[in-house]
Amino acid sequence: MVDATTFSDRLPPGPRATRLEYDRRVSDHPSPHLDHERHPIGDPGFVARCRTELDRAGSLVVPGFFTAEAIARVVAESAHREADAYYASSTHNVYLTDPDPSLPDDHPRNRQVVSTKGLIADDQIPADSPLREVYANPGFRRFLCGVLGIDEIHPYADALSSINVHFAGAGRELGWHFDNSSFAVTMLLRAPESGGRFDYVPAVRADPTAGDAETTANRRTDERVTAILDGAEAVQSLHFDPGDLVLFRGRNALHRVTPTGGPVSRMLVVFAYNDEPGVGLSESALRTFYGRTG
Ligand SMILES: O=C(O)CCC(=O)C(=O)O
Repeated sequence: MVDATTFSDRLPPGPRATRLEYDRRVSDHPSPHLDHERHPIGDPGFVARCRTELDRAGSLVVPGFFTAEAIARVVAESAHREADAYYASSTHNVYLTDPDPSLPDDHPRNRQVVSTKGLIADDQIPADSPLREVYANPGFRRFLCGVLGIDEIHPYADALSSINVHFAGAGRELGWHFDNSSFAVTMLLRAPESGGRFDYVPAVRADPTAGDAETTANRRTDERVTAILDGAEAVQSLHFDPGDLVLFRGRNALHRVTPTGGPVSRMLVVFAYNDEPGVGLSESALRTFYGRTG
């Protein structure tokens, strides 16, 4: 976890850090929904500490990043939408790809895991939601660029993917998988009474661009996936509370959310971005994840 007081006060060396020019201009347009006193997102030292932690651990939790008022508003505006949530087909492999009939059933590209959580898509988020203000806020985006070590950050070009709210009622879960996007930005809105634990193993997939090719890197990834699915490799769990900002490298880290217990559904928002403009999900991916294309 990162707090304003815990790490050294310097940006990591390198041309990117210099180019991004983190300065106090960010605070000219502060989001009213973020706790700027606790987390000075325009302060180069704070950005550097967050980046160091993400690079070290493969994940970052910034506690109490969003104000309690913002969380309460978003829960109030979203909770009653659970009945409108879309529940995608419930089994998939960890790569979120089609099965490969040329490989045995127990190959990691064919082993199926279960995902039963539901979601509402970007076009179901109210226009005046705090989630929209935070998602678009330039200071927040600049902060994310600095922490992730990227120069640009852009919304998805399709109408559904940018802001999603996930729901997991009793017994619902999200099975082990790698994300298609390189990084994930999430915030828990409401914790369940039990379960709903985020487990992950950082840096399992060394070369996500290699596709399905039979490379040494892919074979090594398949071996580790098998070990994790069999419970033979240790996994880490990340604890976070409502309002904490969570970042992880979802394309490289294998991750899951365990089944929720009790009458209170787990609610979480995913802020999805790209590091280049104009990128949207394909029609077939939209159908898979949302059951519709717009
Ligand atoms: O629910 C969470 O904590 C993580 C969500 C996630 O892993 C995903 O959307 O890929």
